[in-house]
Amino acid sequence: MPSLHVSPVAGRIGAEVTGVRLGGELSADVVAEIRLALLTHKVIFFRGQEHLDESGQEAFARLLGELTTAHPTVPALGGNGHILDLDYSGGQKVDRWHTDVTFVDRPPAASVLRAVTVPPAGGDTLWANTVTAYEYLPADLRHLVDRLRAVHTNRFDYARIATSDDPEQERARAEVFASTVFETEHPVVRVHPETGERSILLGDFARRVAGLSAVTSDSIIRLIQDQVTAVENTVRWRWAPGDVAVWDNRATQHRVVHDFGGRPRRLHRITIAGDVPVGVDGSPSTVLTGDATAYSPVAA
Ligand SMILES: O=C(O)CCC(=O)C(=O)O
Ligand SMILES: [Fe+2]
Repeated sequence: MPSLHVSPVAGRIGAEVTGVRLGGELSADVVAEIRLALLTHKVIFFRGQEHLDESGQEAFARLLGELTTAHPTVPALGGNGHILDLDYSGGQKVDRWHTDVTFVDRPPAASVLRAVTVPPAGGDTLWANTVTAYEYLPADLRHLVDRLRAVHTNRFDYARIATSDDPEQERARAEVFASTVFETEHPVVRVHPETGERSILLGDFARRVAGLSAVTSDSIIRLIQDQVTAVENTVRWRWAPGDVAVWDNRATQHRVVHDFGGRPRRLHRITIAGDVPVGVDGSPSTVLTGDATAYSPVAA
């Protein structure tokens, strides 16, 4: 008998889950219901979880799978451990559509994001459903993208530094972010290991489609990304302190809406280890540069 209530937030992605107080002590039945809601709706939201601190968030995240370290290159909150501190108070901008950490061969399966401080207005987060994005492509385009592979990297994006509000700060941040360079070739369409659904795997770390000229590659990436980020394919969440969002990182992209100026905004993220993606033809992603074994185990 279901104890949780799951209500969709938008037509193609996102649901709010009520009737649960998150933490490390949930029953196996409740965890199974949360997993099912996550696989079905791709991102799920829990309001009113103010009782959670860092360790409570971590205990809950462990119920969903093995954890990664905070990030392959960015130090964890407190120097070690599992929490990535997303603090935008310094004007930092991470405002492009992405799937988390796709520059490694084992991107997280899921991310658990908890709102600590939110601005009085603005700073919402958007998620897009990469499964429906694939399903809504015309059949001929699906056949094309099924066969493509793309190179993802955390290497410096100089164009981005140049267009930042604060290029010096952006450069310093990018230096940490790319202090170890990772480069991985992923299928553009991956087969989801739990649902079997086909899902677009692109986003901000995808720099080029393998085997195509830069111009053709840019056009194809834009064409597909336009489908992913079409407003009908997204959900938008207005944060309150104590909110928790959990997304399936194998079936979504996301981005912050950076409309809150320099006002404080802080969230803490923990990621669950993922598998190595596999394409429609069965070929797995391949590492070009970097060794991610210290960042994350490969999920079974
Ligand atoms: O700050 C946000 O809303 C999203 C940040 C982000 O990309 C993440 O938590 O992975
Ligand atoms: Fe992210």
